[in-house]
Amino acid sequence: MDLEGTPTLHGCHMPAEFEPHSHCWMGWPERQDNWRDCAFHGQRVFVKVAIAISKFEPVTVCASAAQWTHARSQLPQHIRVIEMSMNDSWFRDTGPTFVIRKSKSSSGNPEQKVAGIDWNFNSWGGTDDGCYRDWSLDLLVARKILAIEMLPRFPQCMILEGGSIHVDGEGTCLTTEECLLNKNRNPDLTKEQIEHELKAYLGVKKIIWLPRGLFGDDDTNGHIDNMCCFVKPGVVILSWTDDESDPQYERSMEAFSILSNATDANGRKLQIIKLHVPGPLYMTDEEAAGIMQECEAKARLPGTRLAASYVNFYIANGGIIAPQFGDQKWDDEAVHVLSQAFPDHEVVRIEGAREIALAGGNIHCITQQQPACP
Ligand code: KQY
Repeated sequence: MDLEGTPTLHGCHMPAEFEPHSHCWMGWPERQDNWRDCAFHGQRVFVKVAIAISKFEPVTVCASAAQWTHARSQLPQHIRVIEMSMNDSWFRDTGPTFVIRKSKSSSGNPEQKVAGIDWNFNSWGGTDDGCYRDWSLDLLVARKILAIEMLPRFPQCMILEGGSIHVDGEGTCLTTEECLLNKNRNPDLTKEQIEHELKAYLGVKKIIWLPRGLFGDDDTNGHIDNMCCFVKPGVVILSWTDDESDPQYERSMEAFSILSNATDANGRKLQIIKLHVPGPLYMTDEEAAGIMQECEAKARLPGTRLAASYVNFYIANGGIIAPQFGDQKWDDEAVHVLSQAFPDHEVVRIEGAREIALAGGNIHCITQQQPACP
């Protein structure tokens, strides 16, 4: 038993993202059937994100053999660039979920070590419902990162993406039913069995389930990381809209009601900070025309509403790496809200985050923090 009454398989727990990191891991986009104009714009935004994070913590960018020289030339020297194969560059979902493991040193003293969970992955829904048909290289990303770091690996056969969970580091996990209970992930597991696995592997004792994620987040079936996250234990930020005609309104209201009535693992009521969504934003004809529409990946159609949310930010050591969508009013409002929520962090605007949204995710989805050992 690790946390009160909770059997944890390995005596591990996942620290919250707002706890100290030793490192941040990112991939490098290149697939032309998801990133427009041969990933030119997407790569420029990845460079901005990597540089912004590197002001706060070390960053490693992993790029394929075909892209390594190019990635190296685009990134400053203090950012490590290593070769790694992948099907796409969403390290939040394909990278390991790092945990901290309590153990005993050879002298018998208690010590803490970092390890990684290697979840199963099916491209966000499998052959018929997922984003692309071959995810064999993505399946190896977590294992390779853990091998590079020489850290213990806990394989998990349950399908789960890192973007579908947020934890407060004190026993609470936030997730959505839309994603985790979707039949395209683990059709043979009940909600109770999924809860059991989350508790055992993440070292949490309470799961707060929101019914749905962000409207239009169809690639991921409503990942929590576009909808709601922890600022600190007892405080969450929720994607919001005041526009009752927007289908997002019902989703935000529904989530607000559940969060207002919830308590966390330590019995605390939650303070909810509302963060208004941009737009609505839609893929243009020109943007869709720049994507190679092939049958290997999901089609990207003009007029599709982008799953754009300011909640999909990254918390670095002392920095908030915040998406900006070119929507002046809501971009500024997001920076204001985030600055108030994180008074001890510098909020860094990443202009052009729309490019990541066009490919189905955002800043949080392309990053993976490795915790520092306390
Ligand atoms: O939201 C994320 N964690 C990743 C989005 C991936 C979308 C793939 N097209």
